[in-house]
Amino acid sequence: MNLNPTRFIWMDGKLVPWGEAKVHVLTHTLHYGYGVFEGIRCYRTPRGAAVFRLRDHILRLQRSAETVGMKLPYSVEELIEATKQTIRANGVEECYIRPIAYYGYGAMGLNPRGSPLSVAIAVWPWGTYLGEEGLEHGVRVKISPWRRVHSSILPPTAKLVANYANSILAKLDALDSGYDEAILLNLEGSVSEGPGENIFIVESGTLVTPPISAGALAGITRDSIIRIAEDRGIPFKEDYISKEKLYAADEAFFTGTAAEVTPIREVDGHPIGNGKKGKITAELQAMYFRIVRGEERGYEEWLDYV
Ligand code: PY5
Repeated sequence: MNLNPTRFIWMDGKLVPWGEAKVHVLTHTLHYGYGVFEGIRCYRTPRGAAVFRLRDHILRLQRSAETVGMKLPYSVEELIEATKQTIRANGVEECYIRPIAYYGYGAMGLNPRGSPLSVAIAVWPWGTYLGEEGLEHGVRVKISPWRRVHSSILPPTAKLVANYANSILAKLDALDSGYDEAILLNLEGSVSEGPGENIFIVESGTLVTPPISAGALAGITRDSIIRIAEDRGIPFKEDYISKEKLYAADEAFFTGTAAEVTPIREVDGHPIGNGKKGKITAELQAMYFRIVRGEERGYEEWLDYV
């Protein structure tokens, strides 16, 4: 097990000891994937633990739920408070936060509404998702034979549990082929994103990321990087990225709560730029870490102190 347990998990309003935070094996979401979740991080700052863009993440949880016709049993305010309460109860500063809304035990037909809709929030210390080495030197990625779920099939803009079977297939294929991570194209053959990360490239000094309509999740790290780039005068545009354009990029990197800002050094055996962390990537990555750690005054509105 590579998970670091903490003391309590919030389950429908109660702080339950980690080892007792269990669900029935006939939990509806376990069988059919109809649930929504979030991934959030809390960082140590000079003024105590701060959750990065907490409200934006909880709002996205609510939007994901609405997108798939689920009505969360708690308000945004209640979930923000519950998240902070869980962090405090566990006495952790730097942690990953996983809220999930799931249909429990009560019916086994496909109609989930016969089962109760529950929410749980777990927190645990989680190092960088693609490794320290990846953060510094970049990861090697493979374009997946699996295409990103199309909006006519499942909503790629929602953090729907079922979507992650698509992500897992891409991830496993990349790992089994000796790569660190995958990139999924959409049905039209254009780059959408990683299994759990948005993607950016740098092309002749311009930062480019696919639009949400390419099948990408509206990542909060993506949004943060766009704002940081604009503040620093780095030219930016949203545009479709072909596989060939990606191979020929000067720089490329992933963004995500778990993956933070991770350089990509190779795609399908093609080195990106000089095969090292690019200059603009390094600048944005350093700035991102300074902001989440409360070292940049201009971005205080993104920090929610616990
Ligand atoms: N795209 C997908 C499919 C994602 O799952 C994620 C986040 C992102 C993009 C990036 O979004 P954000 O910047 O808002 O985090 N993935 C989760 C995370 O916590 C789960 C990873 C296992 O990073």
